[in-house]
Amino acid sequence: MTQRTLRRFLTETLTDNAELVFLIEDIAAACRIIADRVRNAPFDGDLGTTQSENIQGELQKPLDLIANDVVERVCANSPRLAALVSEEVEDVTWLKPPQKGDFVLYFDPLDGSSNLDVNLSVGTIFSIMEIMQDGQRDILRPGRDQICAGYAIYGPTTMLVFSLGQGVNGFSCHSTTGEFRLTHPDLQIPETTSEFAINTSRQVFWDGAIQSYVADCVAGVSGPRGRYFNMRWTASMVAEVHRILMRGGVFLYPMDRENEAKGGRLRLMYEANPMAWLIQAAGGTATTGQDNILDVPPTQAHQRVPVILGSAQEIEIIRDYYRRS
Ligand code: FBP
Repeated sequence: MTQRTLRRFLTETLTDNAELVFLIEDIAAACRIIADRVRNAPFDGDLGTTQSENIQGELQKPLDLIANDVVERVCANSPRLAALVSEEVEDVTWLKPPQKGDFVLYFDPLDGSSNLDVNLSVGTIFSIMEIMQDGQRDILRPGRDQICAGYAIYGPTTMLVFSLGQGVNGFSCHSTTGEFRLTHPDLQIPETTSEFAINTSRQVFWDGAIQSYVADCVAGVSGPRGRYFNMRWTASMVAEVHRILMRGGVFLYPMDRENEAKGGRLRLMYEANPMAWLIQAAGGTATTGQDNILDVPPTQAHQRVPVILGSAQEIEIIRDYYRRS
């Protein structure tokens, strides 16, 4: 059977929300352009680092800024898009006076950009919420209020993976025609796993719960888990979440002694919320260690949060380590 195009999927699924179809199509168009810029970066002189810092105090890569401009420029075309909240821009960008039913787009234009110079997978993460009342300029709403969230991954194949709340679907971009087609329908995360992803160079900062969890995993068959675990770390959340959606696993960027003062490492509105929403729609779980990420009340646009997500049973086991510690 022919794989459905993104447009056909969207028009058949969102029968009463043409404006959301337009916005998701614009996001897909932006991601196609970003994929091209990433692929051609060595020819265009777009690798390396700029001298400018973003609001997080991180040095920006040329492609961080290019990807941000592409999303802004392409999505500003969407008739109901009222505001943009980007990792790379300190203030909210208001495009129009907000009206009930307009959209706010939260995004990380190029996640995992430390991987660019080594030619590994990076991606764009996005989340969409609705304005609840005319004139309301409140962009700080919990992840449960998202109406669509997902990411594009720029790997060997460019893919767009998103959820409208129920189910997660993956669309691959054909490199010749540029068409996105539904190649990975209804992704489901296996409940159990023997694979975890954590930056172990931070072990010196970990709290007791994470120390014990990782020690028990690496103890193998003779340890309390009674089996061998595999470990992965790509320093690109998009790539980690994509792997988990494909074959299960857990990803941990927990609160630790070093990042505690900032509230964690990853950003709530455009990294943790969209990925938590996707993981849950595919049958997995996403927690801060204590609470469901989707219930975390945001207090600022660039807020950070601890993130632990993936296969449901394994996340429950990690939560037990926290309860016991
Ligand atoms: P950027 O959005 O600035 O690229 O940072 C996010 C991120 O790259 C995640 O994708 C990844 O999980 C994490 O930072 C990697 O952190 P570390 O540098 O500790 O490996």
